[in-house]
Amino acid sequence: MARIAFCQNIMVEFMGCMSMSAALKLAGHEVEVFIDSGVRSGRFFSQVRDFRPDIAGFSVLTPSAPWALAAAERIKTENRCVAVFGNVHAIIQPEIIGHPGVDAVCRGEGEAPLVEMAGRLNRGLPFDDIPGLWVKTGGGVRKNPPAGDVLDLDSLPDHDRALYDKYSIFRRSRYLRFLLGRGCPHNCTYCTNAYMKAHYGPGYVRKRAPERAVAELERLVAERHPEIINFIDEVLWVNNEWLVKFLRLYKERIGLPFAANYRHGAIREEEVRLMAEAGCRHLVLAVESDEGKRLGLLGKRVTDAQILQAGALLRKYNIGMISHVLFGLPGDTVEGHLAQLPFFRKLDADYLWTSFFQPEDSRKSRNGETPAGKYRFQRNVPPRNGSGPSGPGGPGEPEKGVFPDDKGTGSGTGPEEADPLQADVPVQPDLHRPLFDPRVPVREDNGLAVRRPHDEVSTRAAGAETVPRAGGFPRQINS
Ligand code: B12
Ligand code: SF4
Repeated sequence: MARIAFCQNIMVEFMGCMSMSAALKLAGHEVEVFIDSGVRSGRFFSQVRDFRPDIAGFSVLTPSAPWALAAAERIKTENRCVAVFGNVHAIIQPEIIGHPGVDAVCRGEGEAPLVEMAGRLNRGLPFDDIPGLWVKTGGGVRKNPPAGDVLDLDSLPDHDRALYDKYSIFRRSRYLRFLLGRGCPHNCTYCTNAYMKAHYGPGYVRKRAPERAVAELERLVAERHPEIINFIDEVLWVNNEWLVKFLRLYKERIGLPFAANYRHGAIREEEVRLMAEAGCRHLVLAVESDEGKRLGLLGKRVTDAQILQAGALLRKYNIGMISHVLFGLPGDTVEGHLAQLPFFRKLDADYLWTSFFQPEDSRKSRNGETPAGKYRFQRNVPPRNGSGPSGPGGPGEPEKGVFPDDKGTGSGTGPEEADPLQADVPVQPDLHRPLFDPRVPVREDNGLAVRRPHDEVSTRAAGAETVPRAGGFPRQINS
């Protein structure tokens, strides 16, 4: 038996770690998670020491990379263990393997490589030839081929929820975060998704069988009594047949209020009605920027008219809308943002979630150059096998009304070509943090309503009155 310590610095359950933990435990290994909340870091390091890990696993998104690299270096000096990095940052910036805190990076789904590594360490065998891993060796970095096809999600054990139970914040949470699949069929330029589709190859965009997902949900509801389910998939929709089947089962056997990420272009009345009947309380639908930038620079093929139409449909069925806005895109001005206010008033979203565009600077190491002051947005990345387009949308033109058909689940990405390893993958605004707690009071600050615990600012005008809305949403009466 090997001991694996997952280490992280934010207080959120990582579904990836829960999935790997389930696979590791099934193979007989011992797994624990340790969270450095930044308040008592000494305690974090001493708890990891007490656990005496053989492997310290870091699941790293770009903002956490500096913490993870420093923590791994210290953990490696304090413990005789191997430090492995995985998740999006390790995939798009595998060069981090050059850092003294990193022994190996996982270039894809971690279940199989990590189980294999734990088994080898347990038996005292070398692990530098495991598919899916880049491994630091005495002679340099061994870059093994990918682990193989993407995983069939229904073949995996249920996520190991117990992993995070040692923290009461998760044990007692009234939210249940749940993942129905992996990947998204769209190709927005500012998101890592198109890159990942090319990186993983065909089949990357997947959903679990509705029956299997609902059976797991049923068990979790009975065990944990959540009040709301938060589907954290990038988009709930991948095809209508799947969605309708899932929603019908969910309505019949679960029926709890739920929230999900969606996309305006996919909104159709039939599905909205079904979602409302199944318990949908709010959907997150990104606006991001004005129509010109959205369709052009961001490659999000959704028009203003589609957004307003979706807003009206959600209101009709009493589903709340949380929308995203990006500040700080190239060419953005304060005047430009102010000119958008009438549009947002018309949209009347329950909540506007603002983020600042933060380009990821991997091009420095990947291309060996940093085009000062320029962002190179990722355009369509060719599918690894060179096959034709199958997902809806490359950048440039709006989708026509709703999605044309149900065949948008493949991994093709359209005609424009670029080398995936050369493409920049900027950080995207987040679609998926736990949704705000509708019971947290809204307070008026300097003409802007600010809701905690997050730092997002709504466009609500000073003095605007708020009234409760179905589902607990405070709702603005426009001044
Ligand atoms: C849920 C979610 C969150 C959650 C949980 C994040 C987490 N680490 O799990 C929260 C709310 C915390 C979050 C926050 C943010 N997120 Co987020 N999030 C997601 C989302 C929608 C799903 C993640 C998920 O559960 N996937 C399913 C699981 C099963 O897969 P996985 O996590 O990738 O794990 C697998 C492999 O990567 C690998 N693996 C992962 N970790 C490890 C570790 C080891 C040791 C090994 C061997 C393998 C391995 O094996 C796992 C199992 O197969 C993704 C979209 C996506 N495609 O991943 C965005 C995504 C990861 N987020 C993104 C962003 C931008 C953010 C934020 C920066 C947003 C913001 N502005 O604040 C913050 C960053 C917070 C931080 N400091 O890290 C980007 C990442 C960009 C980047 N360069 O890192 C993504 C990819 C969205 C996108 N399409 O661009 N996010
Ligand atoms: S921004 Fe959203 S819709 Fe666009 S590719 Fe990323 S996850 Fe999909």
